[in-house]
Amino acid sequence: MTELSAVKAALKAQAIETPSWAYGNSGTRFKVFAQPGVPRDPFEKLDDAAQVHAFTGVAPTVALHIPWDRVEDYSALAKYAEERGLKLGAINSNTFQDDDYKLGSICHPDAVVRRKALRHLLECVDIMDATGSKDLKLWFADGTNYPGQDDIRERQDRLSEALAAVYERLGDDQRMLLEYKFFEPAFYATDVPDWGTAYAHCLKLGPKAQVVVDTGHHAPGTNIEFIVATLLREGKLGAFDFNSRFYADDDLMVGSADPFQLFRIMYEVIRGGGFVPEVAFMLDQCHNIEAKIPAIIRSVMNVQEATAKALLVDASALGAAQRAGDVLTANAVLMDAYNTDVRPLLVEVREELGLDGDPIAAYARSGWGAKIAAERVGGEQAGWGA
Ligand code: LRH
Ligand code: MN
Ligand code: MN
Repeated sequence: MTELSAVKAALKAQAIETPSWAYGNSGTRFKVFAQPGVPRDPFEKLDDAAQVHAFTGVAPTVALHIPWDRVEDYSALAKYAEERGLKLGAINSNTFQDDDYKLGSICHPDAVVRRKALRHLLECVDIMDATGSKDLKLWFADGTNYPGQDDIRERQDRLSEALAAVYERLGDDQRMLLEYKFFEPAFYATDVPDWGTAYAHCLKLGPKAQVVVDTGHHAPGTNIEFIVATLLREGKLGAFDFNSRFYADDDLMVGSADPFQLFRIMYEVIRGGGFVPEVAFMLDQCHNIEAKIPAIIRSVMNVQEATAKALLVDASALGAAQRAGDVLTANAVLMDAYNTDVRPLLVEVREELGLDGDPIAAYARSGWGAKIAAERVGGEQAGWGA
C-alpha cells in the first residue's frame, strides 16, 4: 500500500496551470453569453487567477495567449503576477485569427504568409524572455478542406522548416511544446493531426521539443492513456491541456465528462515517472454557461482528485496480479483506487497547507465574485472559445 504521507506530499507539490482565456467571456460560434465581472485586460485575468491559487494552493502559474493577452510591457505583467503570488506560464501562439491565415500559417502555400506566421512565433519567444516563461506552446489550425487543395508533403516540409527556425531561437532553458488536434478548423487534412506527427517533428528538432496532449483533441474512443505512456517512454511528453469532451473539442471542465479517463491518464503519468515539474499540467478550457472562477477551482479540484486516486493504486498488488495473469484481481486493484473517496484526504491536504478544506465554499464566502461584478464593466471576450 502506498505510504499516505508520500501521497499527501505529492498532492501538495502538484502545480496546475490555468489559462488566461478561461477567465474571459467565451462561447460557441452561435453565441457568447457575457458574464458580469469578467476581466477587461490581462492584469485583471491575473487578479482572478490569484483567487484560484489562493483557494486551491496548487495553481501558481497562468498561461498567456498572444495576441489575446497583448500588453505594452510584458515584464510589468510578470511583475504584477509575482506581486499576487503567481508566475506567468506557457506562452501560446495564435496563427489562426488573421484573414491572411485562410489557407494556413507556417504551412501556407505563399512564403509571405509563412514569414508573417514565423515572425509571430519568434515574437512569442521574445515575450518568453520578458516574462521568464519556459514554454512556448504551439498549436496550428493549418490544414486543408479538400483533397488536392494543397500538397500534403510540401506542407510538412514548410512546417518542419518553420519549427526548426523557432527551435534555433529558443534559449537553453526554454522548450517548444507542439500540440496536435485531429480535426477543426480543417476538415480534410490537418497538418499536425496526431501525436505521431507531433512526435516525429519533435524528435527531429531535438530535446527541447516535446508533445502536448490536449485531452479534447482525439477521436471518440481513443485510448489517451496509451499515448501518454508511449510519449513518457520516449521522453517526449511535455504538457497536458486538460479539458473534457463529449463530441468534439468541447473544452468542458476537466474530469466532468469522464473522470475515469482522467484517473487512467494520471495513473499512466505516475507509472511513467511523469509526475515531475517538466510535465506541465495545464488547463485549456472555456466556461461558457457556468461561473468562471468557481469552474476553474472545480477543474483544479478534479485534477487533484484523479491524481490522488492514481497515487493510491497499490502498485505491488497490481504488479503481482499482472505477473500472475490474474485479470480480475489486476482490474480490481485499479478500480479499488478509483472508487476510493479521496475528498477527505484532500481536505486534510488543504488544511495542512493552511487553506479551507472546501475551496468552492471559501471562494463563495470571499465576496470576490460580487466585487468584480460591481467594479468591472465591459469585460472582454477571450477569442473564439478555445
Ligand atoms: C486549439 C486549442 C489550442 C489553442 C487553444 C485556445 O483547439 O486547444 O491549445 O491555443 O485551443
Ligand atoms: Mn489546447
Ligand atoms: Mn482545443
